[in-house]
Amino acid sequence: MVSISRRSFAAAASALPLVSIGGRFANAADFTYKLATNLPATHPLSARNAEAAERVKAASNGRLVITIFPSSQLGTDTDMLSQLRSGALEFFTLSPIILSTFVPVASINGVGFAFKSSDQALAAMDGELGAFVRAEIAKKGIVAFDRIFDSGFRQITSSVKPIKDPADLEGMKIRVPPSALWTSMFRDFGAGPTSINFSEVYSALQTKIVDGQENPLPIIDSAKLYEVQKYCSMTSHMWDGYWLLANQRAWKRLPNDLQEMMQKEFAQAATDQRQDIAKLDKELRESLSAKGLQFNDVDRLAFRDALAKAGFYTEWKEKYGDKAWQLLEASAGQLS
Ligand code: X2X
Repeated sequence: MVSISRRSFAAAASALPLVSIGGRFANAADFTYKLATNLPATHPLSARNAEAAERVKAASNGRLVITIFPSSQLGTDTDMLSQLRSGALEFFTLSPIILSTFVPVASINGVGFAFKSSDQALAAMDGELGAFVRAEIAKKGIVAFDRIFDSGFRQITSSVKPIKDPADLEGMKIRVPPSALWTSMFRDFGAGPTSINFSEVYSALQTKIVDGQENPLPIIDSAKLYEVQKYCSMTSHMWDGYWLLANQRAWKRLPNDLQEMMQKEFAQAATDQRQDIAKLDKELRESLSAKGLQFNDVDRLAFRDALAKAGFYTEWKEKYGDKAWQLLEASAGQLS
């Protein structure tokens, strides 16, 4: 066995350049930040964010290292939102509709049957409506990156029966994410909504705590919800996205050049991710059918009329206020 003295070991070590194993980076990271999400690593949101994190690491010569934590590894959405607020978590992608538990107006993109297409919804979020919401988020000490990610239109699945008409929702035990908009909308349909964080959804469906849930097809696919559901009804009742959010203090600690790098690379991630979702939207009905999910289409207007009769639009217009509602109607058309 070769013995080396402490001194000669230290001398040898100090002669080594400070490089990572790949030999690529000159320095240890100045900032090691976490980015968490509720979605599996295979969903385009996680995959594109992981690519952007790699690009930022390379462009910053390893000064900013962002580690992605998919699949609610750091806790439920409710937990992660409080970690983001305290600064324990630096970055978090969250549905605006869930963010409304902290920033009430944030859920406005989820008003039932408002948007007619993802393009229309994304244009609104890239335009004045999104700017209005981001300004409200900023008032609460959270930074929302400009370019929202696409989650898609939400569809209703069930283990019991297909939803063909609004009346089929009556009495349905359906899981909804934690947010007043979701509970209100499904109550107005006469359903029995239960708020459950996404990390618990698969098992809640498997153990029949609830009979159904609603999510966009790319999530039904990547989280394998088709394994525990039989029917998928194409209601497209809400358009949902993901804001990339930063804790404001953590964000301000980053020098300008690193902030700019992040803005650029994560805007690119959002652009790429939107294309992924558009492509999946076209393909998934077929591939999920092949996995055994039974699809049906619905008359969306019948569902919208049922909500209007229940007073849903009047109630939410009052909650959001005239300014926000006008911005929504300017993009989506008249609602109330
Ligand atoms: O919790 C859900 O259903 C999910 C994954 O779609 C959201 O984050 C709103």
